[in-house]
Formats: sequence, C-alpha cells, structure tokens
Amino acid sequence: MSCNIAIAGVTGAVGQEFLRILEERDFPFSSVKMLASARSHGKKLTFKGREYTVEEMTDKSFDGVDIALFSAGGSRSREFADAVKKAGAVMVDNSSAFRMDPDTPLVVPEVNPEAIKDHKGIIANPNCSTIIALVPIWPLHNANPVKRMVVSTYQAASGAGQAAMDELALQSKDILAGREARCEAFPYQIAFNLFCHNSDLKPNGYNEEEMKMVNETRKIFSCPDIAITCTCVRVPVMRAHSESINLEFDSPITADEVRELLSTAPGVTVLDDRENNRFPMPIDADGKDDVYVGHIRQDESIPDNRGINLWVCGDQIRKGAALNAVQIAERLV
Ligand code: 11C
Repeated sequence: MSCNIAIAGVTGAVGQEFLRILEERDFPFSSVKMLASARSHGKKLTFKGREYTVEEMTDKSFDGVDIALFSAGGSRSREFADAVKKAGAVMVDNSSAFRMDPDTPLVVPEVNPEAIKDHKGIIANPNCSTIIALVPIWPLHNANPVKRMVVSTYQAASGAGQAAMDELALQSKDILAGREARCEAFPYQIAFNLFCHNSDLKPNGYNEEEMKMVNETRKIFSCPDIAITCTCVRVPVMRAHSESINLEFDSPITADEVRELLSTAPGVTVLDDRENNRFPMPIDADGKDDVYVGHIRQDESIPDNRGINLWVCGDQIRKGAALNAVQIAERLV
C-alpha cells in the first residue's frame, strides 16, 4: 500500500532525518507534505530528487493525509492532534506529549510492535535514551526477566536540537580561540564540559529525562513493577547517546550468554573486543541504524551470576527518534 504522508517539523534535525530515512528505506508514499511553523513557510526542500515547498502547519494540513510524522515539540503535537485524528490520519509523535496516555501505544518496533494495532489515532515514539536502552535489553529480558536496571546516560547535544549542536561546535571554536563561551541553547557550557541533564527537576530530585526512562520502560515492557533507576548526563558529543546499563536478572546468566543473545537481536550490533579494549563509541553509532553494545561483563557484586553490565551507543536522531518513527509508519502501511 502507498500512502499520503505529512512531516510536521520538517526543517528540524529530526524532520530532516525523517526525509533521509524515508528515502533510504524507499518508504511507499504517494504524496508528502512538508510542514513547519510560519517562520519556514515557503522554504524549498529537495526530497527524492524533487523540490518541495514547506507549508505552515494548520488544522487543514492533514486533509487527505494517512500518516503524519510529528517532531515539532510537544505543544504542537497537542495543538494538532485533534486535526490529525479528524482527518482520519494517524499521528506518529516523537514528542513526550502522549507517551504516558493510556490510550496511546508507546512503541519500539523491536520490542512491542503488537501495541501498534491498539492505536486511537496517535502512536508515541519513546524518548531517545529509552529506545537506545531497550533495544538490547528486551531480548535479554525475554530470555531471563530483568528484576532491576540501573542506567547512566551520556547524552549528545543533538537531543536538544540543531541549535544545541551548533552551540557545541561554536563553543568549541570560541574556547580554543580564547574567547568566552556563549550559552543559549544550553544553560551551561557544553564544550569541554558535562552537566546533569537540562530537563526540569521533579519533586523527588530526579530530572524529567531520568523519570522518562523509568516510566516509559515500564509501559513498553508492560512491567509496571520492574525496578529502574537512572542518571542522565549531557556530554559534549554531537549526535549519539551512550549508556552504561547494569542489569539484575531473575536467574543466573553469563556474559557469553548475553553476547550470544545479542548477536542475533534485531537492531543490535555487538562490538565487544576485549583483546583490543575496543568497545562502542558514539562515533561508531553516528549515522547508523543499530544500537551498538559492548563491554559486556558479569557484575561480580551481584550474587549467583545474576548481574550483567553493558555499554551501549545509539544514534539519537536516527534510532532514538526518526528511524523508530519511520519503522512504526512502515508497520502501519
Ligand atoms: C535529550 N532525550 O537528549 C532528550 C531529547 O522527550 O523526546 C528528547 C526529549 C523527548 O535531551
């Protein structure tokens, strides 16, 4: 089946990645609408060798559309959700607006594709750090239930958008040239520095990003009781997130068994070369579809061989956002 698609937020970093991925994967579309804010109205874009004009997104934009890929921020998703549904289209939303809504499936296609069919007009894409963690954890959890996970993230500038990536580049140049670093996209200097994630703090002292890992994982895994704790950190990397993941399993499991399970897991590349101390780096994952996993080892502090440590890297704009949404759209088609 070929369908009519709309891309909301097409001029942003994720919007641009949508176009690259739709083209690469030869997504079957009949028409595509390029939608953005009034600021970008009239801007020209080339997609699959054809020139398109960006239109300002309005309630009327979704007439005749089957699938609307949204990455325009949570408030725009909320603003246009009814218009999308009224037009009979399905919104695949990259924002956090509807992720925890009980009527909205929250989907990682490698994990819970069956949830897609329950949609009522909106399907939510999880947060990038959650997707990158869950792609490799899910096949392990299926083989031997995970009782507790401890995740520490090292998140790239891209998670905060194109302006943040530009800020990392500019600050690096300014600092090396002896100039003062200007902070606009981020609250603190990101070049040659790192800081706790720049999302709002909750009353429990965790920031929003950390609580997304907890709440979204429980929903995607349909495991409301799984124990999860998370620390999210922004690091001066351009576009791939890294995560240290400590897992406590129900039953004993060895590093070799984990390596074996991950070697055939969809969306995972194992890069675990102990001999050369060569494990995934953000530059390995940059521009790639798979989540890279390595430094797989027993957590010797957990008795009975029930603990495993992993190190993962995944492209935040690609699998963490645009690719995951396009994979959902492919299943809809
Ligand atoms: C970051 N994960 O790296 C964030 C960006 O809920 O979709 C995306 C926030 C979200 O800063």
